[in-house]
Amino acid sequence: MAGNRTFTMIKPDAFAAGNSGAILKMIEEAGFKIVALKATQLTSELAGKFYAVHKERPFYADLCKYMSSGPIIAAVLEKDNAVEDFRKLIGATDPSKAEEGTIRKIFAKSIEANAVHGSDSDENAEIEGNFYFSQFERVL
Ligand code: DGI
Repeated sequence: MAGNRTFTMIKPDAFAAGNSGAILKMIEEAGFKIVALKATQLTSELAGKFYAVHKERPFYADLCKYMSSGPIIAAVLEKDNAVEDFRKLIGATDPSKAEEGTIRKIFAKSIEANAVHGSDSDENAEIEGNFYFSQFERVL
């Protein structure tokens, strides 16, 4: 069903700090159901593919280096209005601008090491989920 799934990554800073469990707990407590989950690590090339939309931006090379610097957790989440509600839960890209109580406000270290990713549209949620998970690695 369109509109009820989103995709997230717990980024290298949050994974390395041991915050994955606390972040997943916040996600579940906010009403999201985990329908796919894995721990993995991107190569710089794969990070470049994932963030290809940003390839002309000045921070692209640093972003690819950072996103491949350590393990991450990738997950597909289910909830009504998933994309919008999840963006609210994670807060602004820059944690200094994120609202109190959001995941980035609590856990992010900087605009680059900002703890979590959340898809920005239903279409991207589907593309990003398919980037990481086959049909056999998710709840149907
Ligand atoms: O959807 P978001 O993750 O909130 O933000 P985005 O799609 O605009 O950017 C993707 C990631 O790129 C973001 O989570 C962190 C990084 N990024 C975005 N803007 C900047 C940035 N990194 C740096 N160093 N500087 C930026 O201005």
